Amino acid sequence: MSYKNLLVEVADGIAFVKINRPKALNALNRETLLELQQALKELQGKKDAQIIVLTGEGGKAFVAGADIAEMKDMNPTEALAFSRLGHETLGMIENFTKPVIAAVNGYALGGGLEIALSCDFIYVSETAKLGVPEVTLGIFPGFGGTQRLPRLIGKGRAKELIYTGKMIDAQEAYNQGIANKVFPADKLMEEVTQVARTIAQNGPMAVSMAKDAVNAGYDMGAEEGEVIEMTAWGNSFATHDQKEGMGAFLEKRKPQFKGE
Ligand code: DAK
Repeated sequence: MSYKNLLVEVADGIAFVKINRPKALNALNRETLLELQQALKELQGKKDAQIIVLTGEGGKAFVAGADIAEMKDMNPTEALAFSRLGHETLGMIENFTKPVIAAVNGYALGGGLEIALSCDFIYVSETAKLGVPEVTLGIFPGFGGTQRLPRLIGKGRAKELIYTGKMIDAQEAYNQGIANKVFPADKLMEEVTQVARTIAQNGPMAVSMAKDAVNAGYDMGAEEGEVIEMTAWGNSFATHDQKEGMGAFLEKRKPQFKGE
């Protein structure tokens, strides 16, 4: 898998996808979003990649936003197409059948924070700076930021970040519930890899079904969500992995999951 604006590497069940435009602080242009879609399609069928870690190349940025240079002169039709492309890409990440962890290793601004928010969860380096500064450019978060951020941290906190456009540091991102954990910059990838490895060793079907159940039930009432869970849970007994996981426990051996 080779791309102009991405680096994709698969090792130990983990696909590391790095956005690779460090000279533009990994800003998201159309080409990069299309490549991300392509990479996800290719990783979908790869059994040796059970989990994705999304990060940015270079020491400075995860993603500093949508590409301002590319957006500046867009007409409304082009802006709408760009918006569709962004929503589609982030939706693909959010609903991808395998988990996607954001390893935020520097600036995650605007579309950069929004892409991180579409991942299953976010780990940040101590040097990370996060924010949605779109209003300072005369626009507002348009890749789902007005929807995912309030759902994650609450309406008031999200509105404060969106209206002020101010950047917050890693510790504040953790305090607000945007980041699950903060790591020293030189330890971020090691720590994320450890967690990803743990997840990759678990039953892939089970992890995927759990992701779907959490996502599908999140915006529903508890009772409807429980129906989703019960149905999926019942269906998990149709998988090889369920028989293997329980069989292995009873036989006191390590399970050999197949993701089937
Ligand atoms: N786009 C394009 N280039 C960018 C960029 C960006 N978002 N961010 C940085 N760069 C480029 C800079 O222009 C500079 O390029 P050269 O001048 O070297 O050619 C290079 O990266 C290094 O940046 P700086 O020289 O500015 O580096 P500093 O360390 O001084 O500052 C910074 C770092 C991250 C504080 C600063 O670069 C910055 O403020 N960047 C912009 C951050 C920002 O405003 N991000 C939000 C972008 S707007 C939409 C939906 C969503 C969106 C758009 C549309 N639709 C619904 C249609 C999302 C919008 C956004 O994300």
